[in-house]
This record gives sequence, structure tokens and C-alpha cells, in this order.
Amino acid sequence: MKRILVTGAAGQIGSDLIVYLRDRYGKNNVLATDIREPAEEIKEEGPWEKLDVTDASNINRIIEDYEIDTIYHLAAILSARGEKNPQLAFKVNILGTYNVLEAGVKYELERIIIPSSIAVFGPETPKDNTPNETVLRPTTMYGITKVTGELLGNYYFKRFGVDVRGVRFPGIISWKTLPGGGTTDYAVEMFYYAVQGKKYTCFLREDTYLPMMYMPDAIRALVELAEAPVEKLKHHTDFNLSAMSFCPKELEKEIKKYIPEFEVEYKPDYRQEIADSWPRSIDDSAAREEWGWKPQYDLPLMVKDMLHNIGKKFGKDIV
Ligand code: AKB
Repeated sequence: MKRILVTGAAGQIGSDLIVYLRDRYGKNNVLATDIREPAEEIKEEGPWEKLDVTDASNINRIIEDYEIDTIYHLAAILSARGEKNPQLAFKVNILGTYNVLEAGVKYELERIIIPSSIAVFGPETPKDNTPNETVLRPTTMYGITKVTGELLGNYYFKRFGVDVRGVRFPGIISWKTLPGGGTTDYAVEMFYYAVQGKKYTCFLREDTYLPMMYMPDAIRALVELAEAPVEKLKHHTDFNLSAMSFCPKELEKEIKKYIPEFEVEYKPDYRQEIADSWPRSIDDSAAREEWGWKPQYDLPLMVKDMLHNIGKKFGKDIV
């Protein structure tokens, strides 16, 4: 029986992952933890504990109390927030990951899943169809911490036999919980403005292509990788992952098919430089070959589902 600890459970990915894992492994077998209070639904439907991942003794206490054998370590400071406070990003992302990996050794955990990001790439990386093995010289603190996390995870696998796995997520789009502090956040914000009949000011240029993924694919990717037989994996912590690539203008046009009066203006800020340092599209053939990865959502399908669900949140029947 799996006993799973999820860090960062109140965040964008965590709040969807918790529901999925509790359905799959049983409500009481999935412990939600975060430094912030999660949504009521997460607290009511299963166990939850406050956890600061920079505090190793609290991680260890929780693993012992709940007899944890698997960790999904999501707690992290993302790219844009990380540029506002690089010291905090370093502390949370590097120390948090180190504490989780050390706990993996101490408690002989069965598996640790640590998402990485397209932020591991930098301006010198090929921009189109970016290969799995390529130049990793990020220019953001977030990217630097994610490269470190990938390398540490591979090291702990080889050196201590801890089964650490991870994917390089593109921008994740979802309707349940807003993302916080990322460069790809515009792709979620745009929907909320459109549905509420408000004009949106986009912080990226209209032609900025970035790799993106819809949340149901992202959750499935994490769990499919977590459950893949280890002998099939040549990579461990650093799988490229792809689903769709679009620019803000294309997203605006797709939303306008349902909400024609929607207006967007483009005023790039400091996040443009971050976006310009990342790939436009990703080659994910290693994930496809080694554990059968295949996305289900493209841009039109994602937009339809997002507008349906965000519409419902605001009592509007858009799709
Ligand atoms: C961010 O924009 O920082 C994240 C990411 C791509 O990892 N969404």
C-alpha cells in the first residue's frame, strides 16, 4: 500500500494532484502538506499538515508519523517570483529538495517524484524541438535550482539507490487553483479576465511562443512516470515533456471564438526576458519511448474545457 506525502499541496499542481492521488490510492493514504492553508476541500477529504520544506526535522517527523513511502515534492518558488527574491528561491528549492532527498535515504523511501521545468534551459539552448540532452545554462535562479534538483536526484539514485523521478514541465494551465509567480501564468489569467468580461493586459509580447500543457495531462504524466517500471527508464529526473506550444495572440484568438468581445493589450515586463530564454517547443521522445507518454489536450480542446469550467465558477454557461 502506498502512503504518499505531497509537498506544496496548496499550489496550482498540488491541489489537482491531491484529488487524483486520493481517488487512486485512498483518501487516508495521501497526506497534503504546505506552508500555506490549502482549500477546504483538501483539508476535509483527507489528512493535511503544515510543512515548511526547509525544516528537515518536520519532514522527518511527518514521514515517521504517517509511515510515508512515497513523496511528490512540489513545493517550489517559480521563475518570476524567484527573480524578485532569488535568496528565497534558492533556500526553498535547493534546501527543500536536499531535505526530501536525505529523507529518502534515511527512511529508504520507495519513490520520490520531483517536477523539473523548461526553466532548466537557457538562451544558448536550441529553441525549437529542444532535445532532452542539450545545453543547460539557465539565467534564472529558478532554472538554476531546477538543474540542481535534476542533478541531485540522479546522484541520489546512483549513489544511494533512492528512486527519484521527474519531468520538465512546460507552463501548466488549469482552472481550479491559480498559478503563482510563474512566467507562463498569463495563459491562465487570460481566461479569468475573458470570462469576467474584463480587458487583459498581458505581460509577454503577443508572439512569444512557449511550451504549455493542460492540467489533466500534467497530473497523468506525473503518476504514469511514478508508476513506470524502473528497468524501462534510462532517464530518471529529467524527462522533457510536451503537449502544445502557442503564443499569447493565438490563445487570445482561440478564446475569442467563444467570447468575441474579449480585449487584450500587450505590455511586456521583466518576465519577457525570462520567456525569451526558454524554448519555443520541446522534443519529448525519451518520455514517449521510456514510459509511453502521450498528451491528450491540444490548444482548442484545452480552451474549450477551461472556458467551460471557469465559466461555471462564475455562474456563466460559456461552452
Ligand atoms: C514558470 O513559469 O515559472 C513555471 C514553469 C515553466 O516552470 N510555470
